Amino acid sequence: MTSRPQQPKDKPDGDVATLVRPKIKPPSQYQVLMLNDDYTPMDFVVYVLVSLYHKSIEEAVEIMLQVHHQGRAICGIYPFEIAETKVTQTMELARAEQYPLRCTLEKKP
Ligand code: TYC
Repeated sequence: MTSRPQQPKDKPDGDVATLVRPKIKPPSQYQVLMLNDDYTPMDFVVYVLVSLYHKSIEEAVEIMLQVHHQGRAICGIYPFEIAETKVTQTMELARAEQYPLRCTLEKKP
């Protein structure tokens, strides 16, 4: 994407030497973290990681085991609104099966 150079207010239009390009920051990224619990079946967590986070079975098993052993793991990194949607969709799938699976999002450092 390109941005139109901004004219400084005190300079006349078309004074090419004094054009200022506004600094455009890339959007912040957010990590979706899955949290462990004692009740959600492992195969359901793998299913969620494959279907919502587009992981391969092998990656999904690895992430699920990381959560199981360490309490949490990153399942994906997205712009805020997508991360928020992933969290909601994960909770909805779990809730439909009455599993207590939880996930959360954190701004990527
Ligand atoms: N600890 C769960 C069990 O033993 C498995 C599990 C893994 C649950 C990852 C949640 O995010 C999770 N059935």
